[in-house]
Amino acid sequence: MSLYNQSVSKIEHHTQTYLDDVYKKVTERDPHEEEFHQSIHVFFNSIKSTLIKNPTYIEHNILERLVEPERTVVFQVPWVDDSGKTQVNRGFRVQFNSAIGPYKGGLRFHPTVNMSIVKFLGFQQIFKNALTNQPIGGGKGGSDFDPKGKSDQEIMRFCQSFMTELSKHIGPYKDIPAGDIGVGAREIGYLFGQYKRLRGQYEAGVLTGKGLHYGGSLGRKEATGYGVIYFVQEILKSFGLYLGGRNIVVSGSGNVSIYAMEKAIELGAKVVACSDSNGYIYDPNGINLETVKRIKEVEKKRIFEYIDHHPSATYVEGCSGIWTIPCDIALPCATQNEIDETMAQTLIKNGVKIIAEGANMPSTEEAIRILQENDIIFAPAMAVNAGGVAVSSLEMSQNSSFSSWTLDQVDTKLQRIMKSIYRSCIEAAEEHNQSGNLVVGANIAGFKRVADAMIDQGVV
Ligand code: NDP
Ligand code: 2IT
Repeated sequence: MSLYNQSVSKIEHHTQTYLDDVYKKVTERDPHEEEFHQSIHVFFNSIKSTLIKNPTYIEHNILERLVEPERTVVFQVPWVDDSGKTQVNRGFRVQFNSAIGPYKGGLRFHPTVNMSIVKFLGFQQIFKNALTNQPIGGGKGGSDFDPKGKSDQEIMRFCQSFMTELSKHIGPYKDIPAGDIGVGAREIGYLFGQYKRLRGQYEAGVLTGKGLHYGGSLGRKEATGYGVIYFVQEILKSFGLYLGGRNIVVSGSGNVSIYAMEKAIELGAKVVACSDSNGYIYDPNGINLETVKRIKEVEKKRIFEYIDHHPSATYVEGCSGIWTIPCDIALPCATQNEIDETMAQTLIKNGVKIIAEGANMPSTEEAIRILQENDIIFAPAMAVNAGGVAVSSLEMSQNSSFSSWTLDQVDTKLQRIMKSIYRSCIEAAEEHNQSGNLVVGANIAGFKRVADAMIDQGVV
């Protein structure tokens, strides 16, 4: 072995020891936070080569500082249901990292929400937000409240109670929440109304995803889903290919799924299946999006109702079966860990070419490894679904300048941002000799922006 190789392997060894030590500390400190550990494991493996190249990140102990949130708030949310009974839920806000801007990230209302879920989402949000090149730090929050089956009045009372505590910790220059699973325009409206009442002044920029008549941005509702498709278009373009005629399977039928389907269909693709948490529908003629929107957005019913309107379609109970449907492009847009090793293998066997993550962490680490080993193009959430938070940042810009942009202006900016994210991922992967590895590219590009800002600002 040459002297050069010896010193390289020494640096590699030192880096791996550092990564292992930090990872061990995290798992020992919070042993039950499995989803958080998973997100850190994937992240650490992806950025190793940049730590080897830039030992200054280890000298500044950047990773240990990154994995510990700057602040976490856990609070009681008491509210009264329609029968007069007092209910109690748990609320969370994790303010993870503010190196490049105020904390920014959504709120999730779902019975599965706990500290592990909020921390994995908040951790990934740091690098996603950095990738957008907008001045926003990373945060996330939510509650184990289940909005399903609740009346509008119950949702309103819950949101008011949640905001009564949350308002002490947020602000337009401090922390700006938005939507996620179970939190859409209705919830943001109630949250904003209560914040305004508590503050006694109109601070439009404290929340994003607002209604259009009180400070919301055109295009925010569509942004995450459209952004997913703009990212997929960039991948296809790099091979001289287009979306037209491709078969797509999309999981979920919520905000991200619906607008990913809308843009894909507009660009000539055929979406053959989508789902909700009960099961999936398969329509070989192509999903009729108007029917899905009516069932899910307006009537807030279950996806199986679709087959009553379209005899060509079938409904299957249970959501994971959706990945047995052959497709060119799979877009998991529902929730974490939807695609495991077995489903990845089924997708590969059925000829999938691209998997792009609309949801946050929908693929397990093992699934990602299998897909990459089989040369399937795998595009990670951090890059693919960043269009939502990017347009949230555009909403903040409009709020702070008392202006509102046209849909065309917002959409043009969104397209530019998604192209630039794709370029950043490709370039970072190439620079680290892992051409085409979008997981490595996205993590390194996001990480470097945050780490460099942390070093510039000292130990704070
Ligand atoms: P919605 O609440 O609008 O929709 C969620 C969809 O996923 C619904 O169809 C829901 O089914 C389904 N779903 C939720 N939980 C589960 C589960 N445990 N198992 C199976 N299906 C489930 O949420 P969004 O569309 O906003 O969010 C979807 C994903 O995208 C999440 O991972 C979120 O973090 C991510 N994301 C969202 C962004 C946004 O701007 N909204 C931005 C970036 C990422 P059901 O109707 O039965 O509940
Ligand atoms: O995961 C996400 O990026 C979101 N839920 C959107 C966050 C935001 O602040 O718009």
